Amino acid sequence: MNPMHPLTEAVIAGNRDAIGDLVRECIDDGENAVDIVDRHLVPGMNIVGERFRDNIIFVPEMLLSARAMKEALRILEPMLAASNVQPLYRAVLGSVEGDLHDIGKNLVSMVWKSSRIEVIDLGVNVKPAKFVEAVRQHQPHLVGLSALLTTTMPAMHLTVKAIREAGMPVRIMVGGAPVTMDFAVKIGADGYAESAGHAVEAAVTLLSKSNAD
Ligand code: B1M
Repeated sequence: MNPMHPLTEAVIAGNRDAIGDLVRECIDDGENAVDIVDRHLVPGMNIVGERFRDNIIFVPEMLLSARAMKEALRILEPMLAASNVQPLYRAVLGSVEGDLHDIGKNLVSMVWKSSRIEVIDLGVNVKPAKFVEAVRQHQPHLVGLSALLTTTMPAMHLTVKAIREAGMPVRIMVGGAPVTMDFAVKIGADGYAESAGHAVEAAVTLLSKSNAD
């Protein structure tokens, strides 16, 4: 079995102090930001999730890991973000009502920004009415909804419904660990992406389709 990467170990241990040096070592070794996230950071969070599920760790440890992960993303963000290019599209993004998970949503925000999509990030625990208000105010081309809990998937459905009922001509993309393409179709979303990487391609496909409509 391969030994675990020190960055993965630091995420699991919630060792935020070690993160900066470890991320910079990866960068010095020539790894790009996306690889650092996919190969070292996300696997760490997955192990944290398994240990939480198995009652080996509890919410405080999960929070420490989340802080360590966020520190890594803070350092990587400039590498993921585009440099001074005019955005082509605008998106409103948020974690749906009841959901406090934001690491995956923040990753989606970073990769969208790097793909010339301006992002208005509404944060976490966003009520359907707040999404509707933000769509009215910012007139985005795209709304992105994130949910990490099976218990907040109904709020995702309610949000899509609220935006549709308000009659707004905007594309809606959904994602998050428990969300599937079938669910996306069932709740009337226009698109689904299983990861931040896929969220770029899915957004560009959706948005170019809406341009053609
Ligand atoms: Co929570 N948590 N958590 N948690 N947590 C999970 C999700 C869980 C699977 C852990 C487990 O039991 N194995 C479980 C959910 C079970 C379920 O519903 N099926 C769970 C639970 C139960 C809970 C609480 C209820 C625990 C409690 O209090 N008893 C509680 C709920 C709080 C709430 O939201 N109301 C809770 C709390 C927390 C913390 C606050 C401690 C912390 C979050 C901190 C934060 O985000 N600021 C936390 C964490 C860290 C996790 C795990 C360990 C990691 C989540 C994460 O950041 N992953 C998680 C277990 C796991 O995921 N393995 C777990 C890394 C991230 C990069 O991946 O978010 O999946 P992810 O995002 C991916 C894709 O999903 C996708 O792209 C991202 C990058 O590729 N994606 C999109 C996400 N959004 C997208 C949107 C898109 C497209 C793609 O388009 C718009």
